[in-house]
Amino acid sequence: MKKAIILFALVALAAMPALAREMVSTDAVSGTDLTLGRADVELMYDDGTFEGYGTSPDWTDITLGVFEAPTGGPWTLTTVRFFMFGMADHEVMMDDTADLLTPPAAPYGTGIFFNPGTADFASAVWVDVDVSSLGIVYNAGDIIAIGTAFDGADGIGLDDSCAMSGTCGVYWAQWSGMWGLDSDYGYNDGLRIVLTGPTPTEEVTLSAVKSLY
Ligand SMILES: [Ca+2]
Repeated sequence: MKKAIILFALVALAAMPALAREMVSTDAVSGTDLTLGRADVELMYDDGTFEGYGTSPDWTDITLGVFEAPTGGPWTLTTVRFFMFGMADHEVMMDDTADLLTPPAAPYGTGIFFNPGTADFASAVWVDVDVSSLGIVYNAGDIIAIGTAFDGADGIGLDDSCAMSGTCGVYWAQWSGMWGLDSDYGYNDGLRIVLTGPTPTEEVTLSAVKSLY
């Protein structure tokens, strides 16, 4: 019975129309990095320059970056950064992914919206979305899957450092109803997160301040 199911699946696959997932090549566009406080850590896979971009439906309908909380913490998820263009509201989405390489199961909206506010890739910028109101705290090793859906009049920057240098991140993209890793196509997406760690203890009494000198 199992063989019959596999055979049917193969036939169904062969019968699918020839589709090609396509990104758009451009000259490199550089992003400006966030200036972080000492208690913040920015998790990123891209190298800050984007050699192309992906749109819906040719490249993605939903993209989620997946990150692992570093040692230390506990960490509060404070910001999601998208290198995007588009003029409509987009909702930050998350998924309860169990590990880095498990495809998203059921992405859900967080109720937090952002609007890139730029019409095309040439004017795309980093859009920093404050998600601290979610109040999500992670411990070292926890997995964070976060991203957004695309409407066809928008797009996300694609960095080719994965193909060029092998520095590949974990970005899942839903294309033609299926989940695939962008690293399989040689790209990292313009999607980062910022975690805020424990606030360093400040010495506030006079004697404690004096003892510092
Ligand atoms: Ca690059």
